[in-house]
Amino acid sequence: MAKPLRGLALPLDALLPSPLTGSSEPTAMSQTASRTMPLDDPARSAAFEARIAAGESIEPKDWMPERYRRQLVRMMSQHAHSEIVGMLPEANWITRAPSLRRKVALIAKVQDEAGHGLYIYCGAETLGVDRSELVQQLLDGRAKYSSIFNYPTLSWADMGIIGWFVDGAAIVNQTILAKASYGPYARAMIRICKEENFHKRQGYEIVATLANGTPAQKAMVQESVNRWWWPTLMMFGPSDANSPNTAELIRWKVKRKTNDELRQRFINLTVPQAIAVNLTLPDPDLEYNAETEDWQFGAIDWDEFNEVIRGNGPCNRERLEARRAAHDDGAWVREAASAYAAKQRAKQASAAA
Ligand code: FAQ
Repeated sequence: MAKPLRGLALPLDALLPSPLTGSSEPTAMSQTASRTMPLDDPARSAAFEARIAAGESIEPKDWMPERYRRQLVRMMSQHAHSEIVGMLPEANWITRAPSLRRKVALIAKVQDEAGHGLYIYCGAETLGVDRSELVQQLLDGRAKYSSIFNYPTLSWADMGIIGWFVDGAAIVNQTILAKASYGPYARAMIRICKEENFHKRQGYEIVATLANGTPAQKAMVQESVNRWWWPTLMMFGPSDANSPNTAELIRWKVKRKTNDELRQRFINLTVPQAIAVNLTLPDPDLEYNAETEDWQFGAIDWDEFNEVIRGNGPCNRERLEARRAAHDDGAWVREAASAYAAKQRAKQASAAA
């Protein structure tokens, strides 16, 4: 397995052709593992900081401080895991979609999330880590992924609410990440946000249809709003006062807005959308402040958030079991891809001989 390298990375394209390759197969990164870069040093660090200050994009082959590289690996791998685990709550409803049109859209959406995960894993690999190593951390329960995907999907309305709230929150967060200082991450976000916009619209359309439907449909969607509102606000992470990573990430222009700023932006965008479809957000303290032009909101239950990220949310165990089963079921694909790659290499070697 490839060891993380300091400051060395490959262009995204170099890693794209091998999405199925398992850990037994050398990756583009491990094949180049000998090209290590020097350790952090003050002159290089100062030049790096100057580039960040000038708003330049940092690219895989550029020198970067080890801490910057690690922060990006942490954030990007957690993000990729979230996309992959995030397929599970909606996949539960594909067989129960109420019409062919809804089923086709849901399948496409879940498939898009898989694509986002693979895309971001590829981006993380440009920082010198091996995807199989990152996936193993997820399967071992060592890696974090978004808290939101540890909640169950109990009704069809949840498909609408996930699109509207969860993809809506992801768009608010990722539109800003599209300006992140690390080039491969920023570029991945541009494409991903385009697809998330479609996801949000299909979700809001489901919500609007149910909200204008029979009393039972309206009650179903309101109940779903009530369950998902607060966990969605938690997606943005702890409040700024309790966010150990924000200050450093803002300084390096990886994050351009803080957790609280993005949470507030999401609330400001979402309240009018709820009013438009006659749904009530479950927060008696929601109140418009004409001076700040913000919707003020009530207290978030951070104990619940902390429990979920510690592995004790309603579905944490179920989600990891599902990922482990899928990984085991896919072993034959990885083995077949490795065998095929070995055969190709042998063919090329004998042709060159
Ligand atoms: N869940 O110091 P901070 C999606 C952790 S994609 C779990 O504030 P940071 C698409 C955090 O990692 C959703 N853990 O951290 C979709 C850190 O732990 P560590 C995912 C969380 O990095 C839609 C600790 O708490 N999006 O939804 C959470 O500055 C529908 C301290 O926190 C991204 O990953 C949380 N909610 O800010 C898919 C976007 N919040 O590593 C399917 C990229 C915080 O020190 C269906 N990531 N933690 O042990 C980010 O923007 C940031 O990493 C934050 C956290 C904002 C998530």
